[in-house]
Amino acid sequence: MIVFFSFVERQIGTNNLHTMNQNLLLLFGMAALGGGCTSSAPKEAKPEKPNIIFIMTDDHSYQTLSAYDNRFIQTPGLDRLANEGVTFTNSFVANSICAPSRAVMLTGKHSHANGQRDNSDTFDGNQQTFPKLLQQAGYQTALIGKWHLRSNPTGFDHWNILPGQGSYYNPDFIDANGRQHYEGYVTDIITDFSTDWLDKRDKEKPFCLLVHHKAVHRVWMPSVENLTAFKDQQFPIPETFYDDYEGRTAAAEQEMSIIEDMDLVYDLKMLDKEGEIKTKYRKAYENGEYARMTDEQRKAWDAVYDPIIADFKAADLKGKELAEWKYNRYMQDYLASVKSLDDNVGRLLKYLDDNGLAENTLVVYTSDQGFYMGEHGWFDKRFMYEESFRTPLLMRFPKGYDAHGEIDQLVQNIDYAPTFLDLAGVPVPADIQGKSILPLVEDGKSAEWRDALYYHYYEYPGEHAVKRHYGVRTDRYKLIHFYNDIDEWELYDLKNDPAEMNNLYGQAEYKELAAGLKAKLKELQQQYQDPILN
Ligand code: SGN
Ligand code: CA
Repeated sequence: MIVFFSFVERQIGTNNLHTMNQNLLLLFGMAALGGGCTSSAPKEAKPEKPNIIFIMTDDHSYQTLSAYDNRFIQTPGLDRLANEGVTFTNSFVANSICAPSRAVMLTGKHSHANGQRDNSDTFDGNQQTFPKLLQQAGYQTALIGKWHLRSNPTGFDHWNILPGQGSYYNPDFIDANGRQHYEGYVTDIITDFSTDWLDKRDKEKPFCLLVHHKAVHRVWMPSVENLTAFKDQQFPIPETFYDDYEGRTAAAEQEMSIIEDMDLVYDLKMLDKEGEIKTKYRKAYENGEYARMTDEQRKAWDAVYDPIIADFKAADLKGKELAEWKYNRYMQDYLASVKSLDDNVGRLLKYLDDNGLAENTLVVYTSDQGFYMGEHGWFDKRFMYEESFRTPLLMRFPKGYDAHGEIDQLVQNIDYAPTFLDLAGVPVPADIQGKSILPLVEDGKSAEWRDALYYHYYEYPGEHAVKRHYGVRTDRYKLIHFYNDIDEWELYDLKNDPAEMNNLYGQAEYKELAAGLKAKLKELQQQYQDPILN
């Protein structure tokens, strides 16, 4: 059965997760009643070897992508992908941190199976990856932008990557010939390099292009054009901003608090010329990103930030006022950096239109993980809590697929590699742990699918001090075990407590539920062969 999703009218500008859930209920309610959901229109043939463009950003929260949530920013470039394709409303990562996420996507395997457990590991580039398998099947493969896996990329005909985290202004790139410096803003440059490669590619062959952005990673530096995009905006303080972490030891012990850990100069750009704002990371900003700018860029930058700095100093904020000022300042820079991403996704989609590539190309948009926009008082990611466990996922399919609207099954970034292979007609190797999502697109609700996700985070001790943990999530519940120098369990009912403030673990009436979830967790650890068991 082909489920035809396109009748779900998307109200861009009024959509949010809540209304999306209502849409889903409506959609699947109608599907259950047989309410005209099967496409009768004759379908165009699917391209045999469609092209693939896999756009990934860094730290882009679903809260700041208007196809998911329109409270903070409108993202018309990305929303175009959502309107013309599929929005995955329950999309998650396997390990919420950069290099591990990238390794998961390349291999279709959880971190313990691909060997990249944290950012300090070096990716074993000799192992099987989807770019290698596509290359063997006749695809041209290219990777442009952030890589962060320490070893040089393998499986790509062309690669041009940022060293480590890369820089926002005038970044260096490394390709097979060495390191070069480029003038400009990183998000624009990555898009330029991508369209240049598309121009020059062998047009007889299908291609797979990975466009992997640096933005919107810390320290959230907007382009010169977008410096004032959100300058004076104030945002509602998240309900959980002043969380006291009661009943959640690991949450209490992290170091990613906007109030405690966000640096006034390094993160929030309060580099006063008088040198009176003395912070731990002042020099890192002054000699780092700020020093990279050209005189002209710095002049434009100072013209915007100097008055903000002067006002900030004059106000001499304390306590709650200071905390909320920091939150707004953070949001202003983060959102202005998202705007460049969105503009550039729009630009890339236009390139596909102008070059006759829109119809035979799968375009995927995701982030290496989600991010906290002040929920629980935080920035950063790492935890298995919703804001960082979830990640945006949009896919616009080639012609021949009736793939529109929303898919709500539990998908995870282990599923991307098998999906790309499946779409390209390449057999999916048995050792890949993820599943192709094509059946969800083709068969909708009737597709056989998983009922729980596995998660495992390892980077501790480490920056932001998030304890090691693993866990299981079903559509309604989540069980997490924090381990290593701690032994604490957390249980959440996501229906009654979506903000995960109330740890139910240990309460008598939830004993049975916890036992069932523990059994499921063990089953997943066995299925994925996570050696944590041994
Ligand atoms: C850097 C950041 C951290 C961030 C890690 C991992 N510090 O170390 O805030 O958590 O990257 O991010 S910074 O001072 O260098 O900005 S990841 O997305 O690469 O995993
Ligand atoms: Ca990241």
